[in-house]
Amino acid sequence: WAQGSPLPDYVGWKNADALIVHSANTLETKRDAIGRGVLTPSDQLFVRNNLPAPDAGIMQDIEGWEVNIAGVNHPRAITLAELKRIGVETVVSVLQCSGNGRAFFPHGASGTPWTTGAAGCVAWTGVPLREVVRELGGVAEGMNYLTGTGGETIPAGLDPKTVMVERSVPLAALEQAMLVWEMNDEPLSLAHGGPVRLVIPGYYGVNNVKYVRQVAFTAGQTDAAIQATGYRVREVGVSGSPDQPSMWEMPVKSWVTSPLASASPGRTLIYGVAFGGVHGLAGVEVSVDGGSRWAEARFLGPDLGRFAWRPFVLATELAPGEYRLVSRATDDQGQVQPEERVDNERGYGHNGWKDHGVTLTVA
Ligand code: MSS
Repeated sequence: WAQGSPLPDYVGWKNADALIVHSANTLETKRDAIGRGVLTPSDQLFVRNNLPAPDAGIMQDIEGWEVNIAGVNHPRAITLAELKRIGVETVVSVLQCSGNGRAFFPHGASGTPWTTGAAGCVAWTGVPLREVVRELGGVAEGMNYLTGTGGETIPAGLDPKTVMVERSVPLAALEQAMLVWEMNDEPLSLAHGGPVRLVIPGYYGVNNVKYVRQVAFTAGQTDAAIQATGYRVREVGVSGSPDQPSMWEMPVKSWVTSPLASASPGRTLIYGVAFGGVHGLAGVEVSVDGGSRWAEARFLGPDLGRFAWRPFVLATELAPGEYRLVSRATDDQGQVQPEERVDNERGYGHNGWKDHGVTLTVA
């Protein structure tokens, strides 16, 4: 990237102070950069690319970008200009990498050592995929999955199946799937998947295919490695295979965002974020003693729907000393964020509240 710049070129417009640069393809939002608002500002949102981002040239004619729709009764390619005439909706959802929280796994799971910042909450504007499908005569018979293919050029000499970003999710996700062209009221940037991205609200980041080239309804899941063996939850030391759970629906999760290290004695406001994944939230509790005693926190700001996160706050009185701040959310199905992580080879899906705690010194 540009000499002296803290950020790679394709994300040069981002706020470097709010980000941890793990590599050119992996940028994490700092824990204390998540503010009190519901929406994560675009210039602070994390970035994760499995392959280098495509050339910026793909953003030159965004209206002409084509998405091939297959596995419907009248399959064909459809341009962004045409998608924009079919319908439009805005959905707010949490975008979270499958590996968010990986740094907390004691076995040193391989992959980017994200703590809390491979997640954000953004507004997506686009057309519900089901409306596009209706336009094309409905889903063809016998299809069980929705398979999205990314628009990256596969580096020469590599077997496409081993590197391509192609993900399948259960057909039921058609209920909320979207083809989006705006994020936070601005044209979708290349970094976040412009010209057009497949968004599956409530599902882990990897299923939200950027620069989407094809959306296919398929009988089985794709055999691309990212689906067949990647993003599979298995015990430590075991390799990935299609019979293991895939990183699809996200469960309930929360963490404290402030204060993170020190505070002065007296009245202290403890902030954080909580979300229910595919479900809405019922509530979130905070403990300042590592989980012995809990107090109900208050949600801050508007409820932007079941896929959005909710900032929360708890006002408390703290005398000088050491505290362990933890938070524990409950979704509207009554599922409570668990205390412990579930150890697994690649460090996926960590929503245990204990590891996400912070030690606070009040002096
Ligand atoms: N898409 C494409 N096309 N490519 C790539 O690489 N990645 C994934 C998603 N999508 C990719 C895609 C991931 S993995 C994630 S997280 C996400 O994306 C991120 O996003 P942003 O926007 O933030 O960057 Mo993990 O589960």
